[in-house]
Amino acid sequence: MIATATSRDTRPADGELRHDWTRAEILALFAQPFNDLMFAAQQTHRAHFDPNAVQISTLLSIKTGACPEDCAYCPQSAHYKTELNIERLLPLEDVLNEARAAKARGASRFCMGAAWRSPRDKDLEQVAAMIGGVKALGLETCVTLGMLTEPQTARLKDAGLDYYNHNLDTSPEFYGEVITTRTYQDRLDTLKHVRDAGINVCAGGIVGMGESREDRAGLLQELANLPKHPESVPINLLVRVEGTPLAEVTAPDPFDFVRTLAVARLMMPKSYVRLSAGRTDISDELQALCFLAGANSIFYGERLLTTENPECDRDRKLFDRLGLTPV
Ligand code: SAM
Ligand code: DTB
Ligand code: SF4
Repeated sequence: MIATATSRDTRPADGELRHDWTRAEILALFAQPFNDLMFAAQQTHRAHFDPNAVQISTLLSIKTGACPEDCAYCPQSAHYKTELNIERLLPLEDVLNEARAAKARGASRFCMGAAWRSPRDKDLEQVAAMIGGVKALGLETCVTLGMLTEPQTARLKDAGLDYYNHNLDTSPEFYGEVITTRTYQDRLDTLKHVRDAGINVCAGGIVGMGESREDRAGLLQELANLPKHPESVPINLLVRVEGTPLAEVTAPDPFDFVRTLAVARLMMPKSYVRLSAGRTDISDELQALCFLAGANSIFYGERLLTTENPECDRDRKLFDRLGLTPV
């Protein structure tokens, strides 16, 4: 169980969280000896969270493929030829059946993703019904639908949405190497609309696209220097999908991936840091290091959006072996 305010609340007040990180300070955190970094991250983690509790989210792709954006990592972009079953927006009942199954498996949050540049207002009405239905099952809701206008965020808030996922993906400098069809500022604008509407923010990025340590620091700097830290920070390890421009990129040093999680934990001490996509490509031992670095959320369920995630059975065994409690 997450520690309650009465039993063990040592979290800093919001005012004590930092939003003025410099690139040099962040690079200094990255550059520490691995053991020092892990120790500091675990100390920070323990000051703010139950160290043995991991939040469980389950993902569902509610509209798949044929996306007009050109994100170089993404199997759902219409710009690349990948093996993908393109699907229109799923019917409400199908979504609710998946949500029921996720809840039965122990998920506390249900995240619905759509391959849109931005939703049309009539799509949004259908998504609003999904949010209402999933909430009625007793699950937290998260959606990721692309860019949103202010009225659209207000509509989602009205529907009862708990979290909106919108990633910055990488540093402002490296961004143009990965996506040309929308700007970094477009993403920041959507995050502002989500925040202003009173919806919790889920924002993170991807490691392993050929970016440098400086770029990883730049991503974390943008996230931590937002007016308020995102409540949830997904750190994805690139899933290299055949047919995408990044299919052949060299995988990063696994310790650099762990360092990114640890630095995220140090910079955003009260946020949930999610060990997101890419878990099928890493060992149980590396996942254990990710949890030690302060990651305290995962996607659970055999699919991410269109690619594979570890089997539920493997995750259950891993949690047992590590004495972790899913929440
Ligand atoms: N279309 C919406 C958008 O991009 O705003 C929402 C869905 S999109 C698939 C959500 C996020 O998934 C992306 O921002 C990216 O960070 C992550 N993602 C997509 N493909 C990935 C891959 N192959 N490996 C790791 N992360 C990926
Ligand atoms: C996030 O940061 N990672 C999730 C979720 N937000 C929507 C998506 C990962 C997608 C991996 C590639 C795929 O399955 O299509
Ligand atoms: Fe489209 Fe989102 Fe994939 Fe980019 S990441 S191509 S916006 S589905």
